[in-house]
Amino acid sequence: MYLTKKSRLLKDPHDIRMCDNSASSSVVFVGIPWDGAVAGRPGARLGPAKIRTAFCNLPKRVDVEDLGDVDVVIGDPAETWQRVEKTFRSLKDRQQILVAGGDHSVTPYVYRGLSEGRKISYVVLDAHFDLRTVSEGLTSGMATRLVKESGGDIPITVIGIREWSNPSYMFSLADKMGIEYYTIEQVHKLGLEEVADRVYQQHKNYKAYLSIDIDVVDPAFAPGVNAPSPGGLTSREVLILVSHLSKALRPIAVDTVEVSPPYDVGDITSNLAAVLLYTSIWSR
Ligand SMILES: [Mn+2]
Repeated sequence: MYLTKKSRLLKDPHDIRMCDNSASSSVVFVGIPWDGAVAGRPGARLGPAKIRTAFCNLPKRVDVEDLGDVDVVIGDPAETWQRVEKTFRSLKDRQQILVAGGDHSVTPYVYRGLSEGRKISYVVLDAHFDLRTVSEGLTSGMATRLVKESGGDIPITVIGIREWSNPSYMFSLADKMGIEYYTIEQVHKLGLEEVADRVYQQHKNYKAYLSIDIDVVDPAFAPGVNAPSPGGLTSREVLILVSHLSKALRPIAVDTVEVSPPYDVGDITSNLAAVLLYTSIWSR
């Protein structure tokens, strides 16, 4: 008799949350529980469940349709990435797509699915360039390179680069590849609004994809990540930056990747990822 599948302890009928009364919507939420490309600290496969739980608990501002998770295949990256690409190709008509990763290797395949037949620019918040080519095995540190290879002549901007977390050859490689970047020092000097405005000027003629590698945030605020890098944004700063970028760019898709719940403390990293996705909904 006193059994419930929605075990919310707070009994306030006027407090409607994101996943209450879920309806079909042009804004959708998709999880990708995959960390098969991580060379460092695994666990991002558990990210979508945690991020979804936190997201669903936020106050309702707009209807978001939860489409569930991409059906990944453990141990088979090629099949998984193909499924990711096909899934997002079928979602091209949605107004805004919110993606909860997963390691960063899924982003290029989300991007490929969505950019079929059209040019989409790419903005990424990340401590790392992600321009690697490895001689053996896999890495989630190749996302920006793969987006560049499939996107062609599109603006690409990386925000939050740490000098101490990237091999020195990558700075010149980024220049050679025509990839614009802001180091964390430049972000600090210019200010968040100025950076967002400059990025807007670069991308304003395109539909944009916004990827948020949660390691752009300082490990003090986001410890649950694959590759933590000291000296990052505070949680407040990243929220301000994502708010500015989303309002200006109106991105067709936003992902939060690299959240690794086993390394998290009190779910603060997955909570931050959920609030970042929520903040990015420009139609709300
Ligand atoms: Mn990173």
